[in-house]
Amino acid sequence: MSNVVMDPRPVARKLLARPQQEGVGAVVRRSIGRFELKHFDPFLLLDEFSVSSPAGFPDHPHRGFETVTYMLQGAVTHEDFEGHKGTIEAGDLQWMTAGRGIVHSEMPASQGTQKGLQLWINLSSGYKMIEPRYQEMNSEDIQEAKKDGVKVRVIAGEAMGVKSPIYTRTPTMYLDFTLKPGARILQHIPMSWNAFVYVLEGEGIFGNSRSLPVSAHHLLLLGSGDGLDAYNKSSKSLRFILVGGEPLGEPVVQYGPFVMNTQEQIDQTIEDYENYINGFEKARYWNSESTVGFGH
Ligand code: FJE
Ligand code: FE
Repeated sequence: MSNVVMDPRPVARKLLARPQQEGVGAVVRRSIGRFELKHFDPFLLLDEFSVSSPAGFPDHPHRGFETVTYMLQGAVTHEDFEGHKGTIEAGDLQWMTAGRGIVHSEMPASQGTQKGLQLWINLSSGYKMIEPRYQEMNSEDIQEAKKDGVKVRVIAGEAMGVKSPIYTRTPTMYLDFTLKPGARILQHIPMSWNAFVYVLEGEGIFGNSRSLPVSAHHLLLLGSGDGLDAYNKSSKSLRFILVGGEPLGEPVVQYGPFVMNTQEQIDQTIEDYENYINGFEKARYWNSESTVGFGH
């Protein structure tokens, strides 16, 4: 039975994500993608971001991976060089396969502080140059399951009998769990996958039941086993995400927002971007509306 957890994964590594400046005036707590943890195959970056107008992430490119934006508070307006535009609000999801190339802006859509998570998932060599694609879900369309003090929102993959319609080019699970005081979950994770927990609110016991509680803004890399054991021993609600993915096992060469397999491919990408070719054609005469008047 694939849903049974026989051998819960231990916590192999714990990291606190401290705030740092990114984009223009934005603050991110970066866990994956920082110096101590460049990548966690197939994941390239995990940022818990916080942006208030006029800060944001003005026009910038991506190639070779997917960006997954999940809003926690407020709203972000995105706009790309093909005219694809929209606003992602609290609880909404944007799963963007950049493939051969996207140039876009991601800017606050309202007053106050906009908060969310952005995860970068690598694409395997055969998919790095595919056509860009978006999968977007409004909060009310993201299915939830509730049982015994546990609530799960299924962003990608399957949990507690609920399955997400999101297509993951790199096999991935992405679950948003909320546990009431005293609640516990056992969640299956495929044995060969890499998986992590990122704590959003409250405190939880992960893996070994004798381990110390872990609080918000901590990333936990899980060791080997067939699932996660999480327990809320505290008197407050616990919220965390559990993300897992099949490792690609390929060389990763990264230059900022371009992630390829070799230095030659990165050099080619910079050339493509600078010359508006091989997927970057539409960047030639484009500036996002949000950047016009932003001071650029
Ligand atoms: C980027 C620096 C950046 N984390 N979280 C360099 F900030 C970015 C970037 C983001 C980003 C955007 C949102 Cl909406 C949320 C983020 C980094 O846009 F792509 C590069 N290369
Ligand atoms: Fe981006």
